Amino acid sequence: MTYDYDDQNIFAKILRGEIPNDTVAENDHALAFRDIAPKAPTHVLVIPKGQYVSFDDFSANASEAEIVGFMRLCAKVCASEGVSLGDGHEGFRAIANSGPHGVQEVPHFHLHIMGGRMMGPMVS
Ligand code: D5M
Repeated sequence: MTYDYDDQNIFAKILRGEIPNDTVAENDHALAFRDIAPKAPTHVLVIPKGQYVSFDDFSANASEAEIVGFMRLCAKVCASEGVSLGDGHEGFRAIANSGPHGVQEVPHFHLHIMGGRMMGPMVS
């Protein structure tokens, strides 16, 4: 399946430095920044620097280096935010909304990392 990437989406503009963001961490392949409308004490978005529309697009088409770089940045964020179980904390929720049924608003793949409070049940 092919995906059309809209390079005018808001996260593309963040990656180009056209819109400010509250950066948490960054590496060669990914950028992590705070969600503008946080739903938890920790609410960080992690995005690949490559042009991937959705979770399935990224999973299918990114290189192994990009996927590893992305996941490493996620782990770094969890540790630095104090939600990583490995540090004896209480954990987190990671969500990737994908496409219309996932109610994805921004068409650049992103993982929400939320923690710092007990999450509710996954009801919707
Ligand atoms: O969620 C998209 C998420 O992106 C939503 O939680 C708000 C967030 N958002 C939108 N614009 C910005 C900017 N400029 N900075 C930080 N966060 C932002 P989804 O429904 O998964 O597509």
